[in-house]
Amino acid sequence: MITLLDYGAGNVRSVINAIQSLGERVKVVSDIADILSAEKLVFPGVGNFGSMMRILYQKNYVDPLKDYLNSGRPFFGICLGMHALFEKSEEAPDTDGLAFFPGRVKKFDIDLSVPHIGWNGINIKKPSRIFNGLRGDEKFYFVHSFYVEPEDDSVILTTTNYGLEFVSAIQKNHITATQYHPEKSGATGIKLLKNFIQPIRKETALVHLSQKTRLAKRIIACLDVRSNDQGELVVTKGDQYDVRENGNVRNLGKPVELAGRYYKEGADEITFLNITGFRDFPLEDIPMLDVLKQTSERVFVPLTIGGGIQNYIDKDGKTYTALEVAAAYFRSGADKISIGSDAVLIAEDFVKTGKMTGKSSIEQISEVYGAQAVVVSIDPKRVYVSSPDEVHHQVIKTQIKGPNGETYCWYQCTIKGGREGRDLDAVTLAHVCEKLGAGEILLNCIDRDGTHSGYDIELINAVKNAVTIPVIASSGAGCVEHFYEVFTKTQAESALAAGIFHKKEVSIAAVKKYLKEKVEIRLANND
Ligand code: 1PR
Repeated sequence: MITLLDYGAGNVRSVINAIQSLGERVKVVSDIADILSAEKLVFPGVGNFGSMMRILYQKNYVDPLKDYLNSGRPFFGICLGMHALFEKSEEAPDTDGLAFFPGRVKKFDIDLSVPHIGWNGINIKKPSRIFNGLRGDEKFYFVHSFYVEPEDDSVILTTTNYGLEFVSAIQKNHITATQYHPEKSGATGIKLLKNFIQPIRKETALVHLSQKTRLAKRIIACLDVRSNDQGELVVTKGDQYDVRENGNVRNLGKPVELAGRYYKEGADEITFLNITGFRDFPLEDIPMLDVLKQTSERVFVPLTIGGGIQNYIDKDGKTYTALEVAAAYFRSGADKISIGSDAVLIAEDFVKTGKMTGKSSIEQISEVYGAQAVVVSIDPKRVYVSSPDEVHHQVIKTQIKGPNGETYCWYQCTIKGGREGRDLDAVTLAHVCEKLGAGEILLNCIDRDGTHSGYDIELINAVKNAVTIPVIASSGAGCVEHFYEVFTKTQAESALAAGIFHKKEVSIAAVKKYLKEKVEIRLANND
């Protein structure tokens, strides 16, 4: 029996699913006695150090946790569950950690995108049972803006390179903690958890020192989901956002099945977009929540869900906050949520007033779950102009001339699935959303969506230059070369595609095979 500490923020569902996939039972801590009587304790943390520690203090879990750690029984901390073991964190300087290890948690101060999101390698510094059966050159899933700096070097189990060499796992006797998420690291991560849960006696002698680990570019499969006219939830796909063919919603398969297929093929992440979420209240959309629950039981890579994350008043006048909607998605197995229409309205307000209210969905969800859990999905369209002075927007000079030979354009933000254009450009939107606490940009492009004509490189460069957070390039992939092009002509960290994967025109494995040795990627199944 594994005892799991859930302090109420973030996706513990995926850790529970990963442990249960190994045939183990999980007991979630509901009071102090559960901590004290645990035989093996797993502490998955996501979100914000300050709010995590405040909850642990409020629930009076701090002293029992310290007692548990001092008792020498097995402990596995994940991400923030590792940070908690240290004295202080720059994320919340006034809040004390558990101080089991002397040292502190620092924020990345590097020239690369922060958060550090994606699959990176590890340098194994000392032998550990945790690595039984691994080669040592596999990649694991990271998502964080802070890293630990222990005072005692002997506890360092692995390091990883990202702008600098940071400590990515620690171990002392039976206390192990990783910055990476084993529950989101596919078959490799599951092996790591298995080694913790069902250790064999022999200590592996594996010590693997790479020259320098490298963050992989991610390949993401996107599933646009909605109900069709018969009321079934289906994966659909539009051409420039029009998902109807001969009047019917295109049906390209069942969401859970397709997600399972992409996981097996080596997708680094899976994104669900509930594309009618802006008009159908997501908390009443039980099938969508079920899709997430079922997917997270069998898919052990990060899951993002978007659609309808905004404040909502139901027919009885009851108000639901965007934070509540997001919480329901996280509880059902999402690792990140993605905000579309609401982000545009929030950014418009910000541009008007210049003020952060602390009340927007982006700020609130980021505060509770951490910036890395908040993706902003942008649905822009090109608008051509003859000269940059014609509009007050961020205009670019373009190689792709407009219908009247124009050589300038701006990217107009839209809401409600592209149905309504707004007086805001995509570059400004991305910049403002980063300021408000978004951790990643999902950059679609209505002009390219479903066209197989390649990513809009000019759009991606314009947005990427305006932010320091990672950008997911989306819309237009038609062949493997398009992925190479987007990774070599832009600094995008990830490339997302939908149509070519759903229609089996190109597989994820084929994309990775083509990119291998040209671009840093995680090989399918880590082999
Ligand atoms: O506004 O917060 O409710 O979120 C709604 C979400 O649903 C947004 O993220 C928006 O992008 C998405 N959405 C709404 N309507 C559509 C539609 O297609 N009618 N889908 C839609 C957006 C675009 C991509 C697509 C890529 C790759 N889909 O996600 O997967 O363009 O396609 P390709 O590789 O086939 O070219 P809110």
